[in-house]
Amino acid sequence: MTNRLQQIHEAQAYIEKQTAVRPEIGLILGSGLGVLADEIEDAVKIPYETIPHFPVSTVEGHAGQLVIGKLSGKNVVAMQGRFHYYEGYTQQEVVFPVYVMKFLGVTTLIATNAAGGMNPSFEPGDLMIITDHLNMTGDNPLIGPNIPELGPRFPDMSRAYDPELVQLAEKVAERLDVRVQKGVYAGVSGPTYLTPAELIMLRNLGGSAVGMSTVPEVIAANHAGLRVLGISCITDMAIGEELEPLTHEQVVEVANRTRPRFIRLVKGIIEEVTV
Ligand code: R1P
Repeated sequence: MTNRLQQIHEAQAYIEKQTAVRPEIGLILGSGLGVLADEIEDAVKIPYETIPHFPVSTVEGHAGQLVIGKLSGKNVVAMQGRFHYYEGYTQQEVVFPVYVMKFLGVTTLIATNAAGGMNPSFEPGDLMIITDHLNMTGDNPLIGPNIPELGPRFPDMSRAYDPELVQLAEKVAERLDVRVQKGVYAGVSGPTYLTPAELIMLRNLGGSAVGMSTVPEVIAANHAGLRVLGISCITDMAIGEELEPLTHEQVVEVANRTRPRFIRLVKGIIEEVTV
């Protein structure tokens, strides 16, 4: 067994010792969106620093623990806090938990994030169902020797964001009367926010929202054969021609404000999704 595969299995074994719950749905909670994990019933909380080979969260608004339990009647594992490339982790390290989730039994991943809205019809506080992404990070978590037990050498990305899950999310949003947008997530490395020229470029390339996460995780999830749903919380407008200065505090504050709608939508989706 390769060292990396062994590490993934060691993390899996440690987590399985902490709880009898075998999760089918994985959640990655973005900046300011970690509160969703507080809704998990009979929750077992496992700090990242106790899990063998797990990275640790260094960004404000990312608590740094796995929360395992029941949400809307389904077994879930939530990452309350994620890892970002700009924290200094390699993309391979960033996606380590995705593979651990796969071996825990997860078949569906819901990746969430805070993102800047590049589509002028968006508003801060909007929720966007991700239909596709642009990998603008200049890297890829799958570079290096492929481990066949994790997935194929050349993973297909034609349905990186499962079209059925997109449809389901839209249907649930309509039923719950939660306004949602749809669009393409442009993933950059960060940690700088973008310049006006960069934002104009990304919009011209087809991006609807921009952020510094999600893309590596979604690549790994597709590699691992998981179905993916992505949801962005639009925390600010990232329109090159009329860009205002931005701080991470603002991002987290707006994400916090969307809390009730975000929680309702995700819980509604989990209730209806077939695993
Ligand atoms: C910037 O404010 C941070 O918020 C977003 C960006 O990617 C960046 O990390 O965080 P998440 O993508 O983790 O939600």
